[in-house]
Amino acid sequence: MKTLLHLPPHVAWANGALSRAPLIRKTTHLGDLAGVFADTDAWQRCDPSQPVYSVEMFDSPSGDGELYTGVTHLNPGCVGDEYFMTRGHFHARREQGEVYFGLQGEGLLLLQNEQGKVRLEQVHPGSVHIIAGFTAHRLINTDSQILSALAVWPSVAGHDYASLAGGFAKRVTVQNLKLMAKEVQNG
Ligand code: PAN
Ligand code: ZN
Repeated sequence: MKTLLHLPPHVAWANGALSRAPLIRKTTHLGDLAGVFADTDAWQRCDPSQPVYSVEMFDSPSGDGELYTGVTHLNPGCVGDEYFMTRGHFHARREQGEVYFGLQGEGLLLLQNEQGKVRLEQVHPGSVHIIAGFTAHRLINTDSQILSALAVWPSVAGHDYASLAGGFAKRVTVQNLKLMAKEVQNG
C-alpha cells in the first residue's frame, strides 16, 4: 500500500537553504545587468563575472493554480554608489500577486505601480511583503551581508522585464539612503 505520509520540501529559515526536493538555480552576474545601474561607467569598470544574485527554487509543476516557491540570495555591493539589486519586473500576467518573506540580512523592497508611483518596504528577517497584482518589484541589498528572501508566486504569473527597461522611478544609493534614514528619525 502507498504511504500517506510525505516528507515535504524544507527551507532553513536562518539562511534560506532549500532542500528535500529537486531544485533549480539561476545566478545573475554583473555582466548580465547592462542598463540596470545608473552609473554606466562604474558598471563597465566592474568584473562582469561577479555574481550579484541567485534564485533557488523548487522544481515544481506549472499551470493554472500551481505555485512556485523560491529564495533570492542578493549579495552585498554597489555599482558606483547604487546598491546591488535584482533586475526587477512586473508580472507578465499583471493581475498576479506574490508574497516575499525576509529571511536574512537587511534591505529594501521597491514597489512601483503602473502609474510609476513607488514605495519602499524594509526587508529583514521575518518581514512579510504582500505584493499586489499590477505592482513591479525589486530587492535592494543595503547591508554588508547577503540578503535572502523567500517568495511564493503563481506559476502562470510570468516575468515582464521589458516594461521597466528604462528603470524604476526610484534609485537607492548610499547617499539617498542616509537622507531617508534621517527623514525617518525626524518623523
Ligand atoms: C522573484 C524574482 C527574483 C529575481 O523570484 O524573480 O527575486 O528577480 P528578477 O526576476 O527581477 O531578476 C520573483 O519576484 N518572482 O516572481
Ligand atoms: Zn515576481
